Amino acid sequence: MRLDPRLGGAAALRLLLAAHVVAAFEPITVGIAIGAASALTGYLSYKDLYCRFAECCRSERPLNASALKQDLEEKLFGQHLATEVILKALTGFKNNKNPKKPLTLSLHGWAGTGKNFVSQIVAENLHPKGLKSNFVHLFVSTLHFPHEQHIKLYQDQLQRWIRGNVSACAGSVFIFDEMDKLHPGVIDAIKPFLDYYEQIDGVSYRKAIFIFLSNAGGDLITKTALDFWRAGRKREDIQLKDLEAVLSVGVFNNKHSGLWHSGLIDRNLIDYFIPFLPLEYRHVKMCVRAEMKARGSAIDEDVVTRVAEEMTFFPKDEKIYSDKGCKTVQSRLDFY
Ligand SMILES: Nc1ncnc2c1ncn2[C@@H]1O[C@H](COP(=O)(O)OP(=O)(O)OP(=O)(O)O)[C@@H](O)[C@H]1O
Ligand SMILES: *[C@@H]1O[C@H](CO)[C@@H](O)[C@H](O)[C@H]1NC(C)=O
Ligand SMILES: CC(=O)N[C@H]1CO[C@H](CO)[C@@H](O)[C@@H]1O
Ligand SMILES: [Mg+2]
Repeated sequence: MRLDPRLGGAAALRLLLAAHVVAAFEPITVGIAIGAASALTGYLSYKDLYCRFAECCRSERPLNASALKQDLEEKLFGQHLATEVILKALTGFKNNKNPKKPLTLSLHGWAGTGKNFVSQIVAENLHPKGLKSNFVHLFVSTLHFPHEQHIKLYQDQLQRWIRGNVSACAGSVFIFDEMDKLHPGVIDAIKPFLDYYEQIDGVSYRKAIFIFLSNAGGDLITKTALDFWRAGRKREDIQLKDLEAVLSVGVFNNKHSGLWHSGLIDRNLIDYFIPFLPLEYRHVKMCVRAEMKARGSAIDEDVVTRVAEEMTFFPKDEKIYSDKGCKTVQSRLDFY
């Protein structure tokens, strides 16, 4: 059952009463009747009721920071920096009633270290339906923008989509995957939306969230992690500033890194750079356990060890970091 919010109060009341009557015959609608009854007694607002049946965009709804924190700490392994920065960025942005620009996050790191995984967690905490929400949009470069000769088309299409989507929901979330394979012209098309404008053609983009994912800088992040390891220092002691210095030379100032021909960095349009560290053997094991738990099977440490040992590790001598992070864990587990 879908209720239209534009219905007048009287019409809505008739609808709700109708649901109540039907409930006497049909058990499925009892839930609806309960909703109707509580609405009638003024217990639930009409909007609350409407939002039980249709997905609502509630850009003004506060972020539950403790739920996000718990999600990140429980589900994301070995990424203390990403956890810290994402939590800070999102709570700050959502607590700000009047942001001056949309929030833009750029996630960098080696394959299979959790970039898509984190975007999914973030999306779910902003819109309960997560990636399936009408207010969360995932664009994959190689899938949605594959042909160089069609750049102009992609640019127009993307601008139209973003304008349409943000008009429908100010708190829309846009995720751009495989940024390093994206033609710079495509990103140029969205640059105006990321800037400090109050509104563009009557639409304000300031409550939207843009998340960019890429492998750019992954090798430099890995090198820093390896330096720490070789010096006998703990992974958790790596700080943001240790990586910022490395990344700024290697990626941000490097116009040929395949990522930032677009001036997104020069114009300071990216709010946070979020590094993902390469995953170690112990993290791969944690991923296997998490996957077993998700499948509802008991955790068998023998299998955990076997799956983790099937993965390949680098560098050649020390074999510390998983080549593919946790990426193939799920399919490997199918064999057991
Ligand atoms: N740090 C992590 N903690 C927990 N699970 C992880 C982590 N990293 C990866 N995984 C698991 O591995 C799967 C693949 O990871 P994901 O797709 O997020 O990698 P990615 O960083 O996007 O890699 P790529 O750069 O190759 O796209 C995830 O769905 C998740 O189940
Ligand atoms: C926030 O999330 C926590 C943990 O999931 C939960 O216990 C709490 O009730 C939530 N708070 C609100 C206001 O929804
Ligand atoms: C109204 C509008 O333009 N909606 C668009 C939102 O973005 C998706 C792509 O994720 C488009 O398919 C919709 O048309
Ligand atoms: Mg990915």
